[in-house]
Amino acid sequence: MRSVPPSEAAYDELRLRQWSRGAARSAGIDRRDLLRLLAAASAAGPLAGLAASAYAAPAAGAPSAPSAPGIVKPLPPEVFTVRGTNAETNFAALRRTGLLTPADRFFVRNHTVTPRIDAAAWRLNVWGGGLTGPAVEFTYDELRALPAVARTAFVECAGNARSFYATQQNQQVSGTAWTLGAIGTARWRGARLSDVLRRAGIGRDAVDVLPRGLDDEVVSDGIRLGRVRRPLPVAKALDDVLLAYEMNGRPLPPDHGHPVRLIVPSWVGIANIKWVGDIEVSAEPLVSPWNTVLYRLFGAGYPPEGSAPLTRQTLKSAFEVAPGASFPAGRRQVLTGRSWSGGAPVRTVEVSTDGGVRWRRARLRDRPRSGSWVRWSADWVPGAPGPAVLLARATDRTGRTQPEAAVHNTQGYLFDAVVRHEVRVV
Ligand SMILES: Nc1nc2c(c(=O)[nH]1)N[C@H]1C(S)=C(S)[C@@H](COP(=O)(O)O)O[C@H]1N2
Ligand SMILES: [Mo]
Repeated sequence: MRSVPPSEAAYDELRLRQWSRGAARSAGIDRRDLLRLLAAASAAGPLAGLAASAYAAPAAGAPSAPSAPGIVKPLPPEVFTVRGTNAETNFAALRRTGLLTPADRFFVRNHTVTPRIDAAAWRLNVWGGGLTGPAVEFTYDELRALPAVARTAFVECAGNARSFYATQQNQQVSGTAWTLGAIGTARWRGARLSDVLRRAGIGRDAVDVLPRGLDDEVVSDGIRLGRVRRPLPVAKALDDVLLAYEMNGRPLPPDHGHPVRLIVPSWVGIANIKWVGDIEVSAEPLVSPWNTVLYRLFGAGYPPEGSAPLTRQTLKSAFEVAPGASFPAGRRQVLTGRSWSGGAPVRTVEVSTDGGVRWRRARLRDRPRSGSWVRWSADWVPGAPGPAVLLARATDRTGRTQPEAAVHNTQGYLFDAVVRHEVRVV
């Protein structure tokens, strides 16, 4: 038996303590720079792009599709809301899609720009002191020749729904002002990361693996963070992580990591490194900006040095209805939506159409599974004309229910509260 940490939470607490003592190695960034960023992370900054309203609908007759610098695929405004270098999926655009999100509707989160990588020239270099021998390289064909596994999994940004800290709770947070559409679910196919690590000769003393993207280096507040990378504990890396080369039965599109990305089921989006080029296997604990100053919780409810690094996503629900949509009074509607959880699978979903006074069960359209979402529907006969508020609230198999308010953190991660969806009866 290899000695792996007993649980994800225990692992993260240990790693965090090691880092604050200076016992974890800072991979590719100066330790003082990280400490400077840490000071900034514990204060809330401005919410990017929350100009007038998180609900700003595209103007009627908008002249041309907005574009995000560096995203390759088209971003029709009825499908996407562009936010800086990112594109959020409008939830209403999922109404007629199935369980799987088509690649042309899947949100994009890019720290910089989508690189164009030729699969034939691509190599995956696995290296580091946690291997029993020298570095090992895999070509695209070699990766495809390994046993293939397929898995349905969502990828969701840890900051999904962040804007509701501001609009619903009147709290300041920093980062991209996502509403609920920084999530998509796809069928991913690829090699097991564990097969690749074993073939590369992972040793018994390996503790962390650090996959790194081939996209440009990230610069934040004048500090070079280096290329996108986040340490993954060996226990998770050897569990259910994929090196995916297919999304919904086709080769990965450029924006989603072509030719190969990580899929880390149920974990924060940042763990799912796109355009992976190398993986360090380390016998010492590793840190990078993405598990120290970023993707941890800072704020009044957390210790001064922040929470443990984030692992699993939280519980959320969304209507497949445009914000501010109108419904004719007295005519029966079928409201549809989706709920998901990074923890235990969803057990029930309740819907309210009167702002939370009365609740009723929604009909689940899929068998709830961990790491995926479940579609649901509920009938509604809108009453008198005027504003109305739709609410959806999920409960998971452990009995955990979405709360009325989310606990604030400065970077607005893991919003889990029930979202007030304003519509109009006409
Ligand atoms: N190399 C690399 N991997 C990355 C990112 C990135 O900018 N570069 N963004 C991460 C973040 S924050 C998220 S939420 C997901 C988004 O995946 P998607 O763009 O395929 O939806 O990719 C992750 N992997
Ligand atoms: Mo993300």
